[in-house]
Amino acid sequence: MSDSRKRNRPAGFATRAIHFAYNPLDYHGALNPPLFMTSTYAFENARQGGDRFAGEEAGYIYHRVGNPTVSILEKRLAELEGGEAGLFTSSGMGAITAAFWSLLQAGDEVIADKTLYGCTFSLLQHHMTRFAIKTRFIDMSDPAQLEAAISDKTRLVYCETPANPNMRLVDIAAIAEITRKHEATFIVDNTYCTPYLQRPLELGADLVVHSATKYLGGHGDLLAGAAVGSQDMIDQLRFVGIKEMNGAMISSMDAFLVLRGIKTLHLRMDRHCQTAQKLAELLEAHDAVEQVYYPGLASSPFHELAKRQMSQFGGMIALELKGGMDAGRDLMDALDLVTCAVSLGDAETLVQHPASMTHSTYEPEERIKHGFTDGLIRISVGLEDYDDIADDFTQALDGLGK
Ligand code: 3LM
Repeated sequence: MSDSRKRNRPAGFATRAIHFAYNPLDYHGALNPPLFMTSTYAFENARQGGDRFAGEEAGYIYHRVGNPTVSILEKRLAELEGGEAGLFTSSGMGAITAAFWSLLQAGDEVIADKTLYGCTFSLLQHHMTRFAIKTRFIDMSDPAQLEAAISDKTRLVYCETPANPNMRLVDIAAIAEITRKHEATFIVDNTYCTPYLQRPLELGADLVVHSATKYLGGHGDLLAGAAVGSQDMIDQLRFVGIKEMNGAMISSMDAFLVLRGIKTLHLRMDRHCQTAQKLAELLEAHDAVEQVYYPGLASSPFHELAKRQMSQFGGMIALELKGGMDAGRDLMDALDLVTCAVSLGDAETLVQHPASMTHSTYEPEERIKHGFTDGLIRISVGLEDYDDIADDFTQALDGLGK
């Protein structure tokens, strides 16, 4: 991207997603950032190697701590999220564990929203406890609950918004204010929105994490994760969390593919959001449907908050059918174009059953307490023609109970 002094205003989101942090003329004119596939880097001499290890000279050492293709991607996402620095990992769980393992120690307490992606929930509920790190789950959509629960021991406050799978929202600015007063760190999982729809750092969060497997990659062909925050915090995640603890560095091939994915993020998200809005309205009007959870619907208790903190309402929908879980299973089996699969943010429309799939890490009795029923079905709205998606849901819903 050319020198910003030549322009009289900052470049827009799409332009930065396509160009930021890469100048083809630095790489033989290659229009696309080159894919550097190397595990290690030659030093000019022994002294240079030592200086790089000591942090006294900038430069690459070994893939687990940095790679030129990955660096371009990290700078680009940091720019789009409005953060100082970024980090990419081999999966979303790699980014989340890098954050927890580098920022927490025994005796610390985490306060988390009650609805989280199944493996994040399990990590906090079952595994961090083995290292004497306790998590309190609260309904963070009510900031007063954080005010009441937060204490000197609280080191981290954590949420997803919208939450996977039930589309509850958290007021990022309100939670950030309370967290800051108590000198804790506020982490927001921004997987469902991406920075195109929501920028938590601008609303006061300290760190954003992602499953880049989803919308950032966008094509269901890779696993990746990311974190964006201050340079200090990202250094801690990289040099402690990744380098010395989980080793979850992204492969350069996957970084190359995420760079390609991000170039069309704005187009894909616009389409996901447009189709999801129309589909949510169609589903809400169907006789077989008990409830649709989508923040773009006027019936959502989060509609006003969504209008404030998101630029559009996203591509994820959850719903419950009048026939409960059995009807949900029948619906998933009756769909033809729409595929039954976990993951989200792909070109293909996907449906899945959280209680038995993505969120089966919650005990049956925990599910209601954490905000979702056994009958809940989750839809990741894809990029196919709306009419074809709508026809498939209509035929499957019409056929229920026949
Ligand atoms: C899923 N989710 O289908 P990876 N944060 C959020 C997520 O949704 C996920 C992660 C982090 C799903 C994956 S379930 C076996 C498939 C909000 C993942 C973790 O490690 O890249 O999968 O990200 O909901």
